[in-house]
Amino acid sequence: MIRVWLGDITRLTVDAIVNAANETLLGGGGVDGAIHHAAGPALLEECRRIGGCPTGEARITGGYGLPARHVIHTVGPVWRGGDQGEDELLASAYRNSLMLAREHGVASIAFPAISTGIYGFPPDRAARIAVETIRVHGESLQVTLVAFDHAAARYLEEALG
Ligand code: AR6
Repeated sequence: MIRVWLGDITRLTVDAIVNAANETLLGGGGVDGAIHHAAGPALLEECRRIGGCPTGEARITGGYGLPARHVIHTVGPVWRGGDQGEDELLASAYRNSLMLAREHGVASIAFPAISTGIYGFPPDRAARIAVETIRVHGESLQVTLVAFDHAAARYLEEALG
């Protein structure tokens, strides 16, 4: 089950929200900054103990001050023109997040549009990869795709068909 929701992911009451992090897991701008701001400093402390995450992989922490019980931190690829394995790395970020969710008994999960902000991935192409990967690897999970603006929502709706 996949739905599109327009708004701030930090406000969602789901079992897990996904963070579009960087390899250090030490915070940043965009959705990463918003999640750390809403969760509070204990989240950064737990992230520091993890010691980073390679692109395409995922790590799980508590949600602290967030309504969500968990944060799944994943690192999407930086867009470098599309011939540097970006599609597969983005699919991998979604797939590994879904696998981790299932391992931790997560029933409902919300994703931001990973890589489509600071990392520059074309949002229409990213939306298609997100939907395809969730359709294959997200069975039995309730998935919310979070759009932060109307254009992002439209790409996601189009990808859902
Ligand atoms: N809720 C939902 N979506 C959001 C929110 C929010 N509060 N804030 C931004 N977005 P980005 P990336 C959307 O740049 O491209 C960080 O510095 C945003 O509009 O957050 O994967 C990390 O530390 C866009 O559609 O992530 C990394 O260094 C989407 O979230 C780097 O940015 C992703 O944009 C990761 O870049």
